[in-house]
Amino acid sequence: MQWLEEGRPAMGALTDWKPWARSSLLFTASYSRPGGGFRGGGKVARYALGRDYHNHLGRRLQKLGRRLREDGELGRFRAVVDAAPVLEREWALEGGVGFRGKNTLVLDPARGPWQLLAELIVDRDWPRWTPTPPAASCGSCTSCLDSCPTDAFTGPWSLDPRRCISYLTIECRGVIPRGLRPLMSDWVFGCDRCLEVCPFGTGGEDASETWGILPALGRWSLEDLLQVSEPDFDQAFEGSPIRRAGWAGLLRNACVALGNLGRGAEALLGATNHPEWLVRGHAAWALGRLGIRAPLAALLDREPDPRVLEEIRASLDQKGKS
Ligand code: B12
Ligand code: SF4
Ligand code: SF4
Repeated sequence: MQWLEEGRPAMGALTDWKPWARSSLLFTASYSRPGGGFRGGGKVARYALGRDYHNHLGRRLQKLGRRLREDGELGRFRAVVDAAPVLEREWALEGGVGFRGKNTLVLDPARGPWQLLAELIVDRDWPRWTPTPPAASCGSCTSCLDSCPTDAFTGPWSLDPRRCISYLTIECRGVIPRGLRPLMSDWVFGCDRCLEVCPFGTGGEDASETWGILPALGRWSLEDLLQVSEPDFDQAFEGSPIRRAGWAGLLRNACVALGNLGRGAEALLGATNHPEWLVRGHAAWALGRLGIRAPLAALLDREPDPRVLEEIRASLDQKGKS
C-alpha cells in the first residue's frame, strides 16, 4: 500500500493534491448480495464477485463530470474511486452517509456496511447542506470484533491491516506470514467476515444483477486455478478486481485455501513445479498441512530457491492437519 504512504500529504488538505479543487461530491453504491467464490470452495469478497467497481463507477462519474462541464456547472473535475489518497470514509461520515462501525467501515443504518464510496472532485464551490446525523450506532454489539478469523482488530474502530485477510490476499505481494495462514480459512480474495456478521447488513436490496458474476468463478475450482497460465489468468480476470492480486498472488492464496480445506493434493504437487517461487513455497506449506511428507522431502534435492527450501523444511517439521 505504498501509494497511500506517498499520498499522505494530500490527506491533510485536498488542495495540496489538487490545487484547483473546491468541493467533493460524494456517491455511494450498494453491493449487497449473497456470498460466493470459486467452484466447490475458495471464497471471494462480495465486492469482487462481478465487474470491477473502480471501472464501473469511474466511468459513470467521468460521464457525469463531462455532462456537468457541458452544462457549464464546472471546469475541471477528477473522478475518485478508492485508489486515491483521500479520506473517503471521513468524507462519507461528514456527508451523512452513516456512522462508523466498530469494524472501521461506514455503515448506512438502512443498508449496512455493503456500500462502496466514490467522489467527484470539482473546481466549483458546491452548495453545502447540513446532513441529518444518522441516529443508529453499534451500541453494545461486538460481533465483528469477536468473529475476525485473524484477530486483526486491536479494539473497536481500530484495525491492524497487516493481519487482515483482505490485505494478505490482495495487497501483500510476498510471503503470507506462516502463523496467519491456518487462520485464513478458504478466503482467496478479500474477506467479508466482519461485514457478514453485522446486524445492520441484512437490510439491503440484492444488487447481484447490477454487478454480475465473473464466469471464471463458476468455471474453475481452486485445483483448476493452480493450472491456469498467466495469459489465461489475464484474460479470465480482465475487468475484475481479482486481477489486482496478480497471477502468482492468487495462486499463492489458492494454495493456502486448499491447505486449510484439506484437499487438492495432486494439484498442489503439480504446483511445486510452478515457475513462480511464491506459488511453489505456499504449495509446499499446504502439502505439509495435508500431511504429505515423502514427495515434499524429495523436493529438497531439486528445489533451487532458498526461500522455497525454507518453506519445505518448515512444512516437514509441521504436523498434518488434525
Ligand atoms: C487501506 C484500505 C484498506 C486496508 C486497511 C483498512 C482499514 N480499515 O484501515 C485493507 C486492505 C485491510 C482494507 C480492507 C477492506 N476494505 Co478498504 N480501503 C482502504 C483505503 C484504500 C484507504 C483507507 C485508509 O487507510 N485511509 C487512510 C486513513 C488515515 O484513514 P482512516 O482509516 O479513515 O482514518 C482517519 C480518520 O477516518 C480518523 N479515524 C480513524 N479511525 C477512526 C475512528 C473513529 C471512532 C473516529 C471518530 C475517527 C477515526 O482518523 C484517521 C486519520 O485522520 C480505502 C479507500 C480510501 N481511499 O479511503 C478503502 C476502503 C476503506 N475499503 C473498503 C472496503 C469495502 C474494504 C473491505 C470490506 C474489502 C474486502 N471485503 O476485502 C475490507 C474491510 C476490512 C475492514 N474491516 O476495514 C471501502 C469501505 C466502504 C465503507 N462503507 O466504509 C473503502 C472506503 C473503499 C471504497 N472506495 O469503497 N482496506
Ligand atoms: S476483513 Fe476479515 S480479516 Fe479483515 S478485519 Fe474483517 S474479518 Fe478480520
Ligand atoms: S458487527 Fe456490531 S459492532 Fe461491528 S460494525 Fe456491525 S453493529 Fe457495529
